[in-house]
Amino acid sequence: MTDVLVCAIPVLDLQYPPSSPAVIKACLQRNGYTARTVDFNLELFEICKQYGADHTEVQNVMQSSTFDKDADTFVGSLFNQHKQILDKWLTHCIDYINTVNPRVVGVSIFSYYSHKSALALLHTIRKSCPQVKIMLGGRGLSSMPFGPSYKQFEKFFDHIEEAKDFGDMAQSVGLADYLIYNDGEQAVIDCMSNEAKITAGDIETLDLNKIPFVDYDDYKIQNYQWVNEPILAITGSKGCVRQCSFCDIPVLWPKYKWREGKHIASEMIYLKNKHGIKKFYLTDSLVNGSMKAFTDFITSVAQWNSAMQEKLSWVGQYITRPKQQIPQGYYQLLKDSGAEGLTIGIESGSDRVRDHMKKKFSTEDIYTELDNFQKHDISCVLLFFCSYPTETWQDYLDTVNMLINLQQYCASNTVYKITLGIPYTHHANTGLWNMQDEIGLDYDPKNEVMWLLKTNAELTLWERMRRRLISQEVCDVLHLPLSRNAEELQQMISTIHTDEEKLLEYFGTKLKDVLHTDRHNLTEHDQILMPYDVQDQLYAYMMSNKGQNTTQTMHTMSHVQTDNIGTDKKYYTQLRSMICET
Ligand code: B12
Ligand code: SF4
Repeated sequence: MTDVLVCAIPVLDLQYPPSSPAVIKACLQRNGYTARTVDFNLELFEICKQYGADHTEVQNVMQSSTFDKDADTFVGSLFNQHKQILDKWLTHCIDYINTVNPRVVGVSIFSYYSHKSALALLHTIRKSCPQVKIMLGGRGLSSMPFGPSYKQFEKFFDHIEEAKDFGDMAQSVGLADYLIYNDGEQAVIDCMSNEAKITAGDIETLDLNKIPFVDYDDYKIQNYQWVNEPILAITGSKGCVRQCSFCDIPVLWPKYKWREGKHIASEMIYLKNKHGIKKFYLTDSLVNGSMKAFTDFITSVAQWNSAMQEKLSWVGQYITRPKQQIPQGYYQLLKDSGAEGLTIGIESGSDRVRDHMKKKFSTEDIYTELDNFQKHDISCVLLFFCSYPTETWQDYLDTVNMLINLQQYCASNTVYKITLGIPYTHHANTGLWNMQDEIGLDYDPKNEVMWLLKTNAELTLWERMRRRLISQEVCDVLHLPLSRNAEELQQMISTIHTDEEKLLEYFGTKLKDVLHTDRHNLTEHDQILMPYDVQDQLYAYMMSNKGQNTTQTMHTMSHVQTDNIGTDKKYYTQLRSMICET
C-alpha cells in the first residue's frame, strides 16, 4: 500500500509536467512516507486523443461556468457536453487509484479553473473508493468556488454562499478529509502526522534550502506538449520583494523567501543528469528579487555552461531594474547562464501609471534593458494589462506608442511574444485595495470587475474593453506576436455573459459611436475601434522607412504554433459587438 498518491488534475497547460505533486512527493519521501504522483490532466489529453475528442473543447467545458440542474447525476450537471469522454476519464482515474491502492489521495487544485474537474473526481472517488482519505492542496483551494463566476452557481449549491472558499465548500459537503492551505512542503508532513482537518503552510518558517529536490520520476515526461524542447519546473524563491499595488502575490506570500543560487543550480544539474532535460522553468514570481542570490545563481550556471558541452538554459519571471542598479558584465553573465524568454510585467506604456503601480522602473529603463537584451541575444516575453484605475486616455496613448516602438524588438526576436492581458481586476488586500477609500475607488465585492475610480469615471468596463480591443487592432497591424489572445478575449466575453444586467446597472449604458472607418485600410475590417488620430499615427509609422522595413521582417517571421501565438478574429468581433449599443 502507498501512503499518498498526489494527483494533478485539469485544467492545466501541457507544456511541462506539473511541479506541485512532484514537490509534495519528494517531501513525503524525505519524511519516511511512500508516495506516488500522477498527472490526470495529461491522462485526459491522451484519452481525448484515443477517442478522437477535441481536447480544447473538453477543457473549455471544464473551465466554463455552466451547470445543468436537470441532469440525472451530479457529474452530468457539471458537464452537459462531452459527458462520455469525462466518464471515460473518471473511470480511468479510479482504475489508476485502485491499482496504486493509496491510503490518501492528494489532489492538487492549481487555480479555480480546476474546480469543476475536482468536484467530479472527488465525488467519484468518494463513491468508488470510500476507504480512501482525500487531501486537497494548491493555491486554487483558497479561491471562491468556480472563481469570479461563483455567483452563477449559488442557486445550485447550498454551500457556496456560506463557504469561505473552494476548500471550505468541498469539506463541508464531505468531499475532503484534509485541507492543506498555502505552501505544502512542511504542512503535508504535519497533516500526515496529526491528521488535522485543516493545516496551513507558514512561509515565515519555511527554509527553501532544506527542501528536497523535486521528484519527477513517475510522470510520462516525454508525452508533454513541449515548445521546441522538453522543460522541467523548479522553484527558486517564493513571494516577491516588490509590493506592486495591483498584485496579490504579496498577499499570498507575506514574506519573500529565496534559495541560495548555487542550490538552485545544483538542482538543475541533478535533474539534467537524471532525465537528460537541459531547460528549466523557474516558477518564482520574480527570479531576480534578490540581486545577490540571482547573481550567485547565474554565475553558477554560467560556470557549468562554460565547462560543459551540453548547455543548460532557463526561463522565468523577471523584473526590469533601473539601469544604475545593473552591475558591469551583468548581461553577458545572464546570457551565459542560458537565460531566455524572460517574462517581464511591463503592464503599461505610461510612466505615470507605472509609478502609481509602484513598479519602480521607467519607460527609459525598459528600452535600455531591451537594447542590452538585443545586444546579448536574450529573448523576453512582455506582459501588459490595460485600464489600471488611474489610466487616462493620454496614458493609454503612451501604451500605443510603446507598442509601436516594440515592433523593432519583435523583429529581432528580442521580444518573443506579448500578452495584452485583461483589464484590471480588483483583489482583496492588495495595495490598491488598501487605498481604495483614500483615492475614491468604488467597488462591489461581488464582482472583481465592478470598480470605478470617481476621478476617472469614464473608465467604465465598456471603455476598458474598447481600449483592450484597440491595442489588439494596433498589434494586428504591426504583426506583433500576441500570446494567449483567444483565452483573454473569451474571459472578457464570459465576464459580460455572466453578469450583464448587473454590469449595465453599475456602469450604465454601453458605448455609442465608437466605430470608425478604417481610412487607411490598415486592417481587414471596414470599421475599427481605433480613433482617427491613432489611425493616422500608425499609418505615418507604417509608411516610414523604419515601419516598412520592420513590418516586412515581421511578415517573414513564423512562430511555433504550440506556443499559442496569434490574433483571434472571431472573439474580437464578438466582444466588439458586446460593448457597443445596438
Ligand atoms: C506557472 C503559473 C501559471 C502557468 C501554468 C502552467 C501550467 N502548467 O498550467 C500559466 C501561465 C498558464 C498560469 C495560468 C493561470 N494562473 Co497561474 N501561476 C503560475 C505561477 C507563476 C507558478 C505556479 C507553480 O508552478 N508554482 C510552483 C508549485 C510547486 O507551487 P504550487 O503549485 O503553488 O504548489 C504548492 C502549494 O500550492 C501546495 N500544493 C499544491 N498542490 C498540492 C497538493 C497537495 C496534496 C498538497 C498537500 C499541497 C499542494 O504545495 C506546493 C508546494 O508548496 C503561480 C505564482 C507562483 N509564483 O506560484 C501563478 C498562480 C498559481 N496562478 C494563478 C492564477 C489565478 C492563474 C489563472 C487563473 C490566471 C488567469 N486568469 O488566466 C490561470 C489558470 C490556468 C489554469 N489552467 O489553471 C494564481 C492562483 C491564485 C488562486 N488563489 O487561484 C497564482 C498564485 C498567481 C497569482 N498572482 O495569484 N499560471
Ligand atoms: S507584479 Fe511582479 S514584481 Fe510586482 S509584486 Fe507582483 S510579482 Fe512582484
